[in-house]
Amino acid sequence: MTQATSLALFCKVVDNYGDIGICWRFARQLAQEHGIAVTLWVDDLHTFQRICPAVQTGAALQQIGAIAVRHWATQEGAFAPADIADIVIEFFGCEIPPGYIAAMAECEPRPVWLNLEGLSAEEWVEGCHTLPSMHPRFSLTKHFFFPGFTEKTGGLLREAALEEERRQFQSDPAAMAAFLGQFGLTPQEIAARKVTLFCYPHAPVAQLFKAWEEGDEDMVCLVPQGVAAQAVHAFLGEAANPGVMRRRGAISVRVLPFVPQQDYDKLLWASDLNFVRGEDSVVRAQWAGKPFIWHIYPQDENLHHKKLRAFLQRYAARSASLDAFSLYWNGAHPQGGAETADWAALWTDLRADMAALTRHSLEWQRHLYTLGDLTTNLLKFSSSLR
Ligand code: TRH
Repeated sequence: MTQATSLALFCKVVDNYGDIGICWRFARQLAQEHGIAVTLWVDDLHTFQRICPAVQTGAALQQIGAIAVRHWATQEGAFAPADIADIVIEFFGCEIPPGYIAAMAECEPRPVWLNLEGLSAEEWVEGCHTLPSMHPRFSLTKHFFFPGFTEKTGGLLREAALEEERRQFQSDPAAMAAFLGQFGLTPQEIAARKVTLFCYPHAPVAQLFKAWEEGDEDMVCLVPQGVAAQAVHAFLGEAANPGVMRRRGAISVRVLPFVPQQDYDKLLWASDLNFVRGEDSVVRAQWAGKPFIWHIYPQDENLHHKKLRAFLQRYAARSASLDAFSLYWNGAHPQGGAETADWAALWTDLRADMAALTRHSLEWQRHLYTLGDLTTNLLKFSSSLR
């Protein structure tokens, strides 16, 4: 087995933060825990800067920690075999530059070429994980690598120190209070039930706010700037800038800045319930060991509803309230359920299950641990190909 030392990761930002969020997390882990020389090629440095403030948006090439970051748009052209990394990864099937592929075909030995795919709990993923695909012109083979929730997939991204960091943070109320205090939360807010809200604009946020407002429990909802902007603006009665807070009835809604990626974990760890979305935050919510509600990335023909149901089945919380809440939150409903959601009732039921759901989230974590982590699994698979 030859130990790979260099890796090129190609990331196209389709929309939102998930593409670069996942690639950046993955790149950091490859470099920090496996000593790999990573070059991250990314086409949108502005989006990258939102989750990593150190990014210089005008730089064609920059070093961030141990990682070389190349602005994809300005670096294309001809490549020589010497430019090619030992492992080449295209994220979500983004097409890497033709000149790069041509140079890959001239390398001896050929680099390992992987397509790192999107996350789904559906069964077909197991059948496609690690499948090869021959290049039509060059003698090159690309393999598909799927994250997932079973041992027949690549598992999920998880840093080696994550569990210990979370445990330390969650067992230190002063550290949690100091962390939340920097966003302006008062001691009363810190003591209340804390919910983070990260979702797409079409989530029924206004209806949920109303249910919380009319509820009998002191709650605080923490919303990163830019999330559910219309509903949050309407609730606040003013622009949703960081630091703005408004209390109505039993609920306080507080706008936070969009925090760097590592701080987002702390936010999830410090809260009692997390609303997450897309692909990366939903995984982080699973590592937080707290109940979560997933707003899944919408797809044509409601394909995402199928994906959500597959996840809920695998997650197997045996909680009708979690399933119903999650389905209605995503515009679907349980079999035989009413078309329209009763948010007050859904919330009451979910709240009653909260302790059991917290216990379940820890059991689920134990299952996920048995799968190893995606980065180590991917490197093992790469070694098997060399
Ligand atoms: O931003 P997203 O909706 O990204 C989506 C999904 O990945 C989707 O599957 C994909 O197809 C689409 O992009 C193109 O949600 P996601 O995946 O949770 O990514 C958000 C990232 O932003 C994640 O890495 C966490 C990070 N984040 C912060 O760093 N700070 C914050 O304050 C918040 C709210 C998020």
